[in-house]
Amino acid sequence: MRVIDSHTAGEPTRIVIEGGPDLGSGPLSERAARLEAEHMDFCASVVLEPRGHDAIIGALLVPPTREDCVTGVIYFNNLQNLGMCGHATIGLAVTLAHLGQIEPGRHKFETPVGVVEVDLLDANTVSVVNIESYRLHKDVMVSVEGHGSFTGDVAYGGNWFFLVKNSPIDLVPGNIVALADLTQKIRKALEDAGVTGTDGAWIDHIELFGPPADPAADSRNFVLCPGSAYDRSPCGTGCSAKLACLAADGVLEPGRKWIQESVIGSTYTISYQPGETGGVVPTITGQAFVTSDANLIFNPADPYRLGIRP
Ligand code: PYC
Repeated sequence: MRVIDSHTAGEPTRIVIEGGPDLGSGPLSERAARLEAEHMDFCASVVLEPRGHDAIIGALLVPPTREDCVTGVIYFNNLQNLGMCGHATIGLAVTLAHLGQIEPGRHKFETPVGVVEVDLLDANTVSVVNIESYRLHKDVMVSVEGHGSFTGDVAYGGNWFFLVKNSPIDLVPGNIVALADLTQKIRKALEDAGVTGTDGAWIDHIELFGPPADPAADSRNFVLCPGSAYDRSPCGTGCSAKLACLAADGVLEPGRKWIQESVIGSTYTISYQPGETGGVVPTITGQAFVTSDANLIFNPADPYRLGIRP
């Protein structure tokens, strides 16, 4: 199986170029559901140890249903598929450019939650125009045993997020273990309290905000992804959810740039335009770099060929 690895603002993506499962035809949302229901062994074996680790987001390229899209793509981690993934979309554009399959300029990719547009600005820099994002609930309070109560917004940016404005723990790399522990507890508290996204969707990403380290930036975040890994980048779909909240609060005007720092200090420049259904259409600009072009080997005699599961 041929894969190309990249990182976007520090967050890894592994794109399956050849050798992935055939998901048939039909809407990408149905093909993504099929990937999750029938091929999680494949997903885990591609991203987990001993070939990878749980922070890697995988991307399976599939034929698009729309002729104006360069490719269809289904993002996944070791546990599930993701509706959209901002950092991996930047990684995908840079990878397709590395393969000589796209030139600088505008291109469309089809994802399970809709079509996103990318602008390849140079070999490594990409702007992604995400699907319309929105805030569902403002100021939801949950209690976390041993940590007190947390108030946050529930918002959608291609995935579901709970966004807490003032992290009680400093957002620095030395605190990553404590931040991952706290955000997993907040996610569990939301589940226990029955707080969900639209149609009962699980809120699988938790985002804490605090002041940036660089005075040129506007904010810093820590993002817990589905499972227990954290996002090394500022999280494209998390930034989209953040923009929806900033717009709903009247804090950021359309077109105004916001610099979002991640917990490791990498940045995205983000902005939005008003959406057609009351939300925002986010633009996320960041940089990705290809790190390897490899063949994964699945030896039937290897007891860990399907990955080391948590
Ligand atoms: O960039 O949207 C994102 C993302 C989601 C999970 C990891 N990265």
